[in-house]
This record gives sequence, C-alpha cells and structure tokens, in this order.
Amino acid sequence: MKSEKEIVVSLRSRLTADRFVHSLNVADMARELARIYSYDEKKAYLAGLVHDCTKNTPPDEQLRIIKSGGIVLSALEMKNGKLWHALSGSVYIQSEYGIDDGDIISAVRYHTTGRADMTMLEKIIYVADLVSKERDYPGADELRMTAKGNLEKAVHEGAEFTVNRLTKLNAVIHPDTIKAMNYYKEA
Ligand code: DGI
Ligand code: FE
Ligand code: FE
Repeated sequence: MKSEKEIVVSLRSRLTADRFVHSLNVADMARELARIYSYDEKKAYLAGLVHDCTKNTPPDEQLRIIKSGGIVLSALEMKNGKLWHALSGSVYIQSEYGIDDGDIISAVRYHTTGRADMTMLEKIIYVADLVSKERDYPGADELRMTAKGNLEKAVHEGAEFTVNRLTKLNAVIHPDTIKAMNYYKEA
C-alpha cells in the first residue's frame, strides 16, 4: 500500500486546488466523527482523503476504470456522469494506492448516493462529505451540529436534502439515494 504521504502527493496532482482542499477537509471531518462514534480514526481519515480521487478524471478514463473493476453500470448510472467518480474512485484506490480494506472501498463507493443499512464508515464519509468545514450552503451549520450528535439522523437529513435539491433540478434520483433517505427516516 502507498503511504498516506504518497497518496497526498498523488491527490495534489490529480485534483483541482479546491477539490484537494475539500478532500483534506473531509478527511479532517471524518476523523472528528470517528472519534465521536468510536471508530478507527486513521481509517476514517484515509477514506476521507481519497473519497473524491477520480472526481477530476476524464469521463472516458473513469468508464475504463469502472469496467476494469468489474463494476457494471445500470442504465440510470450510465446517464448520470456525476455518479461515476464514486464507483471509479473505489476501484482506483485499490489498483493505484493498494488499499484493500473493504470498509474503505465501500465508503468511497457509496459516498455520493448513500444506501440502506450503511456501515459505520459509509455513514461517516457520506456525512463528512456534506459537512466538511468549507461547506457553507444554507443549513450546513445545522447539519454539522446534527452530525456530531446523531450520525444516522444526519444521513437521513443529508439524503433528504439531496433528494429535494435534485427534484428542484428535475434530475434523476438514484434508487440508493431514496433508500438511504427512507432507511434512516426514524433516526
Ligand atoms: O463529489 P462531491 O461534490 O464532494 O459530492 P458528492 O459526491 O456527494 O456529489 C456529487 C454530485 O452528485 C452532486 O452534484 C449531486 C450528485 N448526486 C448525488 N446524488 C445523486 C446525484 N445525482 C443524481 N443524478 N442522482 C443522485 O441520486
Ligand atoms: Fe464525491
Ligand atoms: Fe466530496
């Protein structure tokens, strides 16, 4: 496996400046949430660091990476390029960074949509991505507070927020996003 230092060097060259800063911030937030919820802080930090590693990778290359990982896109996924980086990223961290930890791989894979019945690290990365310190959309501070007190409630509110936003944009909503919203409704 590449060292954390080597991974940071790689990310700095692969990502835009803003995306690189976002990745560092998500890593910091993931570590903070891991501490609160008694999860492995190093693992959470690393997952946050790499979660968007293919965000600035050209679409054709992402499709090649996804295919190389044996992931078959649904028709809905094929039509929504913004969903690809989560899938290509989960493959890229294995082949290029030598990350073989299944928790980290699935946390990257599901960081954009979420899903029903998420693992602890999936929830930490999904939420950290929405409340990292540079996030300043209306409601970010409230969701940040919720994240530190009730992680599953934050997953629900994050998914609901995304569904509302995508509905207003008349965008197609991935079934996993709906499932995440519904599964954590009573949290
Ligand atoms: O990569 P980030 O910008 O940090 O955040 P992200 O990975 O959570 O989301 C990336 C984009 O994906 C964002 O513009 C919203 C979009 N997205 C999230 N869930 C869905 C979605 N797009 C569609 N079409 N359907 C979804 O369910
Ligand atoms: Fe992302
Ligand atoms: Fe992100």
